[in-house]
Amino acid sequence: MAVDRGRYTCVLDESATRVTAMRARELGRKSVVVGDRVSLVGDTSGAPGALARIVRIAERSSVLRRTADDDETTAEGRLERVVVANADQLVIVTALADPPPRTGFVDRCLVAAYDADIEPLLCLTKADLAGPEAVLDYYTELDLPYVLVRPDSDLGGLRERLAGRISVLVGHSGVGKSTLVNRLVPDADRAVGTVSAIGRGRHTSTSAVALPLPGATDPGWIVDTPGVRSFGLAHVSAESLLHGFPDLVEGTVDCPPNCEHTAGETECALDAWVAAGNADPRRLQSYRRLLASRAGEIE
Ligand SMILES: Nc1nc2c(ncn2[C@@H]2O[C@H](COP(=O)(O)OP(=O)(O)OP(=O)(O)O)[C@@H](O)[C@H]2O)c(=O)[nH]1
Ligand SMILES: [Mg+2]
Repeated sequence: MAVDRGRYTCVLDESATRVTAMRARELGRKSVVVGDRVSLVGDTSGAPGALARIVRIAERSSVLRRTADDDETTAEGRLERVVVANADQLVIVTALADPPPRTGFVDRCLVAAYDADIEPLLCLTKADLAGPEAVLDYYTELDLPYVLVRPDSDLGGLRERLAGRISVLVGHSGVGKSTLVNRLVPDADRAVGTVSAIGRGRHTSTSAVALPLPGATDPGWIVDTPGVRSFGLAHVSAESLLHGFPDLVEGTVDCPPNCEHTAGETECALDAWVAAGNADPRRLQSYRRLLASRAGEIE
């Protein structure tokens, strides 16, 4: 469920008992992340002060990764981080205002989701402050499922989409991830902050936490994560980037072999495809911005 300074909060399958554990030496350098299914030995009573040991990590059904930073020229920039294991759904949380939506960020998350084989869900918060039209218009050709959230909105539709699955919330700091988790899980008690200027790096939540949703028959799990400034994709191949843009895929069938689809490719078929009205030119722009940022150019 959570990792804090080498202490892992685990929950037992059979009894839902919460157990604190540490890594056993035999795990070697393998890291344990939120969402991992693990085997425990030792004191699994969950009593105060009891400490179990994690001796095995089960094979992961999915791995959500991001590169720490897009700067490929530094070691830190190339560092790949596993965000969450075994997630089924990536809930991309974007505020409609304060902070304003950035489709470039959503596009990156979509690439990460398709690359990890995790289903995306667009969650548009602060719908009391601005309408969703501009964002939805940008994604019309994508059949991207979405939910709108206002402070007083009914969360029934969202709960239905979360049922029976492990869903991870990702988004910039201040978009309302923890606010949403507190509404979905009344005893979650996640700290909620004021919206700080984007890019200042002030995050209210500082580590990922998985929480069981309330309800009778497998209501699912929700994972709150700290706000991220960007979603680094240096670990995704140029080939896989296109998977985040399913509305453009068909436009590449007439490309010459080994076409890189960059703006510099004079024979790339995407320009004509978009000019003919088959896809939104902003989507092609976004795709090419991602290609360029992976090549080390400034976004
Ligand atoms: N108007 C309005 N404000 C909201 C809504 N949802 C959240 N907020 C406010 O937005 C601010 C930030 O919310 P948080 O839930 O802390 O945001 P977060 O995404 O968890 O931020 P980090 O933990 O830093 O990543 C708080 O002041 C919330 O009260 C909403 O639907 N409408
Ligand atoms: Mg938070």
